[in-house]
Amino acid sequence: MVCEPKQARVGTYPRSVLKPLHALLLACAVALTGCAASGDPADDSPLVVDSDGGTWTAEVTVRATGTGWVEVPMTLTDAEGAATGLAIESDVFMPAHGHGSSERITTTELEGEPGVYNVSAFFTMPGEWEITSRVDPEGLDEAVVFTVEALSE
Ligand SMILES: [Cu+2]
Repeated sequence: MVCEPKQARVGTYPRSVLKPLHALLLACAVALTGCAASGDPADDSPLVVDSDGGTWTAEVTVRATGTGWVEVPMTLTDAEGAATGLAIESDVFMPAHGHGSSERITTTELEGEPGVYNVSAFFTMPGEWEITSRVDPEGLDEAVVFTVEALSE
């Protein structure tokens, strides 16, 4: 039951409960599997996004994270299954304020995990961040866009 608070509602809680709520969310992030089993499935389900050309489907399990450097693993599949060996260029943007990051964002395929690419992003402040990943930029060049929430510490 520790996972009951909904991330999407964090912004609507009064200031006084925000801190403990964030602590709970962090606890949830640490024990992801426990949350998936006991929480609301709609909240714990991964983000699933198709690339704009429809070739790839990306799955992201990180919906909320901290600020600073964060790791956001993204699983890419195509019609045949795990999509391996792709070049990916990612960047982050904060739509509410119209700015990006101060650091260069890198994306690397994880060794031993076919089709899993790690986006190393730097979030300069709390809030909603859009991650845009260009898959196969020298080839099909299709974009995958998803949003994660950076929580204040
Ligand atoms: Cu901002």
